[in-house]
Parts: sequence; structure tokens; C-alpha cells
Amino acid sequence: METMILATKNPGKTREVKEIFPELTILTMGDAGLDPEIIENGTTFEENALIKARTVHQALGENPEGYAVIADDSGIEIDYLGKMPGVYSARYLGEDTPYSYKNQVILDKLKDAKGQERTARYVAAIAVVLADGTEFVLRDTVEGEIAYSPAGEGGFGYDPIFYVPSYGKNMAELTPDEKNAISHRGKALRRMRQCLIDGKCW
Ligand code: ITT
Repeated sequence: METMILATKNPGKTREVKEIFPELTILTMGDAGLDPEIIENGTTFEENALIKARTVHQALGENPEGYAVIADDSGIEIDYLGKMPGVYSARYLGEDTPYSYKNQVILDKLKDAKGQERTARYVAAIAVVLADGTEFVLRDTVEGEIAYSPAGEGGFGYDPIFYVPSYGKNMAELTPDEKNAISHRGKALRRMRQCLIDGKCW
């Protein structure tokens, strides 16, 4: 399990997975010369993470190197918006729309929301398909609030408007290590590592 192919085209996720698993060799789909069409038509984070991992596992064909595939499906649930955008987080307001605009639209939609009405969480499902086809999937979350204004340059996506109460800062204001220590992705990836290495899956 020393080398895993990461089934993502999101450079923010790629950077974070490499930071969280420095001891593993993480190949991107580009590194592995793969570009399969991935049809993300699941209705849950777990389904979509499995779709991504299975699609890349199939594209590997005979896979003589015995590569495992790891995938992340993630998003933000904003309680005031009925848990939207959820699994549609990447597509929300248009896949290619800049996040500075998407984030401002969310702040505008929440202009009348106060205090606990602003709760939100990031969710990440991590799926792994081993070379022999064995599958694992799990999810984790980080609770927070939608900030009143954007702040910070770190992270990606919705991080400038995601306020993390334990740090008293927005996610984009955290260092990479601070974000990885508490994030949905960091928590889910560390649990997946324990599941794969120690057989402790929960
Ligand atoms: P791949 O499917 O290629 O992995 P994607 O970005 O399309 O990339 P998702 O469908 O899982 O991936 O959508 C995840 C979206 O959720 C992402 O584009 C962000 O908008 C948001 N998101 C997830 N994790 C985030 C994080 O740590 N910080 C900020 N935004 C995040």
C-alpha cells in the first residue's frame, strides 16, 4: 500500500492528501497517465467517493504494480440553506465560477442569519479500492459556521468563509498543518490509514 493513485482533479485536495500522508507515494491520475470519464451521479458523499475510486481502479486494467486507488468526495453543508450545497459543492453556481463570487453569494444569502443560524460543516468521504478490488469507505466532518466576511488566503474553495470556532479564525487563515489537524479530510484520511494499516475501521 506504499503507492496510491489519487482519483481527483482538484489540486487543493491533492496537496492536502500529500501533506497528510507524507510517507506514502501519492500518484495523481496525470502521473499514472489516466483520464477516465468519472460520472459522479451518486446522491451521497460515500457513493460518489466509491464511484471515483472504482472508475480509476477499472481504468488501471491489469494493474501489474498493484496500485491502490484513493478518492475523496467532499462538500459543505450550510444548515440555513437546508444543507446545500452538500454533494453539489463543486458544481454550485457553476463549476468554473470563481470562489470569490460563490462565497459572496453565500454571505448575501445568509445576511439575516445570526449566531447559531450560521452553523455549517464540511464533510469528506474517503474511498479506497485495493488492487484485488477490496473496497473501503468512511466519512468524517468538521463543524463550523459561515463567517460574516471572507478572510485568509490558505486552503481552497469555501475556506475563506468557513469559521472554525476552536481556532477563532476562518479556515483559509489557518496554516496547512492547522487545517489538516482538524479538517474533515484530515480526520477521514487518518482514520482510513488506521483502517488500512491496522485493520481498525470505524
Ligand atoms: P474531484 O471530484 O476531481 O476530486 P472536485 O473539487 O470536483 O474534485 P468534489 O466533487 O468532491 O470534488 O467537490 C468538493 C467541493 O467541496 C470542492 O470543490 C469545494 O468546493 C468543496 N470543498 C471540499 N473540501 C473543501 C475544503 O477542504 N475546503 C474548501 N472547500 C472544500
